Amino acid sequence: MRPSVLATRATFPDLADRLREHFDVDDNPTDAVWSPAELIRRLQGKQGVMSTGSERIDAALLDACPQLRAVCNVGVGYNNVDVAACTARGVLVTNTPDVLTETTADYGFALMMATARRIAESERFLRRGEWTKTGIYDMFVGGDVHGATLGILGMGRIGRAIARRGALGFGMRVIYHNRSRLTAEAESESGARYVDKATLLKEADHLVLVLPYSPQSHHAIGAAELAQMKPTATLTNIARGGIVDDAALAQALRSGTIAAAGLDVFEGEPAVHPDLLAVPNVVLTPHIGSASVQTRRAMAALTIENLIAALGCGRQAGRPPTPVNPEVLAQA
Ligand code: 8YV
Repeated sequence: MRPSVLATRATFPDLADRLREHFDVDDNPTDAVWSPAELIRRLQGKQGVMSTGSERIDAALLDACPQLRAVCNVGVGYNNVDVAACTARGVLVTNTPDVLTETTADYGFALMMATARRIAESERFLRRGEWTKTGIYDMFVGGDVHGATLGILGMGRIGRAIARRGALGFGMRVIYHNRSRLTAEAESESGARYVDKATLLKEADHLVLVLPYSPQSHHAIGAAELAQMKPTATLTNIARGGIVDDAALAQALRSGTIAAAGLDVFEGEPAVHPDLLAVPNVVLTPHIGSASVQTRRAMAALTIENLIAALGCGRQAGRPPTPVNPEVLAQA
């Protein structure tokens, strides 16, 4: 019997065909975000799920879907998945590292530049029809990116790719803080110098967040951290909502504690904190860091290869390319 898979988002037609070559597929043509109960209902009888960050895969769901064998997340981050609960039940979890690194780094850099140079704010001004005079010293005068100090919190693959852009492309001084320090070789390749978190906050002109979400990184940037930053500094978050305390950030933007912020991720997204919508000095985008055609295709294709290897029979079965909990494969 062919395995059944739930795809929680409709993917590119040719890739959906590849999925259908191997599985009976149920997908979500409307892209609606399902409630936990609806997700459990749709997962009944399915052996695999092609999930996104919007679906919470937890112990309660796994217990309600005991036939589930593989949770294949379209994304490098998998904080939406309770990996320990999956491992305990022999459910394989996979993600999509590497294929999105450069695209997400491009976006982090673009959002940081849009924030520093006040691009969104000035575009809103123009669209409102308010460009009736040209004050060259006070109209949307931002801060420079080239030659400034770039601070990076979280120095995984994407952090290192952003560091390279800053150091090599824009002549920036790059400092970073991370749970563990990079090797001397990786530091020199990224052009970045390790500092403690207090120094990072104090010295960064543009602080970019690229760390994974975990209970330890919850509100890693809150009122106390924002107060340590320069009043001219910008903050860019392309990592996960919840790493920044959004209410505290809105307050810091209102009161001039920092100059501006660029946010691609939010606590409780797709809902956005109303205070953030009300401040002008913030660029808000709907979690599109990896959203290039090439990269979203590569992410979907890698997820499908993970599913085929995890659930395929005979010659199709193999080692999934990017397992998060490979210990499950050893148990099988
Ligand atoms: C995805 C992401 O858009 O890879 C990640 O961790 O946040 C994004 O690339 C998201 O996971 C939706 O699947």
